Amino acid sequence: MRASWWLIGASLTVAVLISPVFLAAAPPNIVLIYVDDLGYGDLGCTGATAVATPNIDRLAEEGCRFTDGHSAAATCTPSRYALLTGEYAWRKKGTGIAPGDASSIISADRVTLATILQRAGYRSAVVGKWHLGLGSGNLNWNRPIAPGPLDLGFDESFIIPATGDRVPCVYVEGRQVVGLDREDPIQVSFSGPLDDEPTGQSHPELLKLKWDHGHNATIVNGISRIGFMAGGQRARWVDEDMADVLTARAQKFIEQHVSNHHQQPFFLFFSTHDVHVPRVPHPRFAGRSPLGARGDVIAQLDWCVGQLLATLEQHRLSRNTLVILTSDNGPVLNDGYQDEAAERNGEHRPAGRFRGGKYSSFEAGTRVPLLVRWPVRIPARTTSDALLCQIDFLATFAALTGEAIPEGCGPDSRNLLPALLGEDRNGREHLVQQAGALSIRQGRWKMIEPSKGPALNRQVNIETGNLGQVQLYDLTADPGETRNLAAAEPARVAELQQLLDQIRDG
Ligand code: NG6
Ligand code: CA
Repeated sequence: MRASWWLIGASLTVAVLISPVFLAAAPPNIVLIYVDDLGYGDLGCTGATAVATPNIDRLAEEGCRFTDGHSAAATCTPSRYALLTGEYAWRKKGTGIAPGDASSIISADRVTLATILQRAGYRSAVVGKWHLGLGSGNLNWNRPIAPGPLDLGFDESFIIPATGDRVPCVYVEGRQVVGLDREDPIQVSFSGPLDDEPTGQSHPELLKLKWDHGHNATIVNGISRIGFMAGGQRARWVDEDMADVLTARAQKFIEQHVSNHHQQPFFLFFSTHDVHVPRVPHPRFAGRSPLGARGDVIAQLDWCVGQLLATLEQHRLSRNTLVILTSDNGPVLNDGYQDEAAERNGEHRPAGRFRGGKYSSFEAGTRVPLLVRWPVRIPARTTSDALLCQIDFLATFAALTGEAIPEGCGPDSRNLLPALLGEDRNGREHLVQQAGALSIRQGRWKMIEPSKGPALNRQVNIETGNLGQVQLYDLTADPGETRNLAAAEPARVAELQQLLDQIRDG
């Protein structure tokens, strides 16, 4: 008798524990996979056939694929600034593509997306590309580095300070360069050569990957970079191993979390180097795709995602972990190295049906893949056309965790939880997109402000969207932005201009 009561009690407990209601009540872990320069059309689930991305496609199969998801800007630093602060980067000077020796662009007293999650009881980590500046000027890379991610809401950090193509080519863990050697201090300069370090300009015969434009300074691992670096030989990264190193570090964070902090939820900001230049896949991915190095590093990226998903699975964390995969800006083929990305692109459409790419005011500048998987709350195999932006993650995660947003924090961030969960099909009422010029999206309409810059960025062969006159596109009828309707619809243009001015002044 007693045994059967025990059995009933135990099965009731099990039923409660595995019921969706109970699971949904526990705050989810959050894994934000932030890919670099991945285009809307670069994935199997968005139409690519020249490169296979089965692990990433799985996120779409088991969750929701958004067709109108955006980074806040068409380049990295402003997108990341907006993502972490919830503020449009064009509101703040000095948020353009950060030089490798930039000081911290976000001041240490700012509450970021990561701070909000920390306050909500999460343990947080950033692994991968940072590119938001470090320190407070004249940084000495041989000494503890502050401020940095640890001062902006992250409990752990293992970062590429700027980009893979900028010096210093070292990882920074916490406040310290990994592999620092007192006998061989690191020097960095963006104004002129240091010592007798060979450069891409002076010693092209030493290069295993030739530069095309820019990228002709210090040679590290047979690849010349932007900027000059001397010393720190032991600390220098090996590009071919970067995806493995970052993935292993991200997995270690999850593993250690499970062992030591399992009572807390976690937030992992996994900010990949792929598919940015220099594209140097590990030998096991080299030649994987007919697209050359760019396709190979997409395959490599897919493997990294698969590894992370497997770690979640292994610890039975998949169901109540919100996994988001998106990109910091649109695609580019030739971004400064002769890696044959353009020559071998064939019929592949990195931007899908959208016009432009990285650096562009046209849609492909910011319209990027956005996949969201959270099995206990988001139905599998769904798509949504709701307008979403990464700038909204701050307010959305605050709503998700019940954490208040302090006064003045995240001024442009909106709570889009209902859209994320598929309950609201519209998302944002409007969105400002940033490239050379500003654009405004509202419903099916997009207006690009007049701009003086060149219409074509010749170095990268991307249409910038710059035009001396205003442009108006109906994205529902014309997603490729081929028919400028500004002259035919002056009232609509005036209305959108007024809305943009209002937001700008707001
Ligand atoms: C540009 C670099 C480009 C890339 C970009 C930043 C040159 C000529 N081009 O200045 O290669 O590094 O900056 O990319 O140097 S981002 O994705 O981090 O914004
Ligand atoms: Ca980028």
